[in-house]
Amino acid sequence: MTAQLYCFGESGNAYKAALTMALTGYDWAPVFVDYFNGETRTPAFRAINEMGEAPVFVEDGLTLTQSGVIQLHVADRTGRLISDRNEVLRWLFWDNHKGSSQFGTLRFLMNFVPEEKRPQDAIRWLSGRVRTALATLEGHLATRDWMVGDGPTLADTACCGYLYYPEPFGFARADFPAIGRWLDRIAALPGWKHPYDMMPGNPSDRA
Ligand SMILES: N[C@@H](CCC(=O)N[C@@H](CS)C(=O)NCC(=O)O)C(=O)O
Repeated sequence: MTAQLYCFGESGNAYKAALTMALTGYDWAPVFVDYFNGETRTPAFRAINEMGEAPVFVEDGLTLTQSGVIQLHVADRTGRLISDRNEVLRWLFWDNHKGSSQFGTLRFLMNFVPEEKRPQDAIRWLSGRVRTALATLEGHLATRDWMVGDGPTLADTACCGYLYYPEPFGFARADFPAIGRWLDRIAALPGWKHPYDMMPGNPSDRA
């Protein structure tokens, strides 16, 4: 059965799962989550995921949430995008704590909160944390092509989750050249698509 991924284009967390499936040729289809109109807070959505978050993966009666769990399921089913499991997990945990969680929150505050309501103190504080995380990634990629080992793994499809989006949150390729080269490498893999081309939902829908 075709797996369903509850997702929306603006979600880098959903993109991590979608990109993992796209690169492995997994049989999947997106189900649009109307996050910006509050769908993740509805009882119907909470019945699918008590955490009230996208992505949600459904396949043959199996429901999985948390992008990292979905990524691991796809890797286990396909035997792809996994090499040194502990090293891959190390970067998945890092990304969920210091990478995507902070990149996504800062991008949300700087772009999707109405301008007059943007919390400038929080934005300043989080910007410093994001710079530190990007420097960690830049340092790691300065001497290697891929996050783990000699080829793409879930560590790559996790850590890049928010880095293709055009909305500003303190990441510019010119400032992080090793990250920029790595993003080009991932984008050259068969099956790659930009998040706005991979999943339904785009800021222009609300313009
Ligand atoms: N650690 C989770 C994060 C998921 C997450 O925060 N998803 C956001 C969309 S990018 C969400 O649905 N948030 C709903 C909310 O916080 O109300 C994962 O990797 O799946």
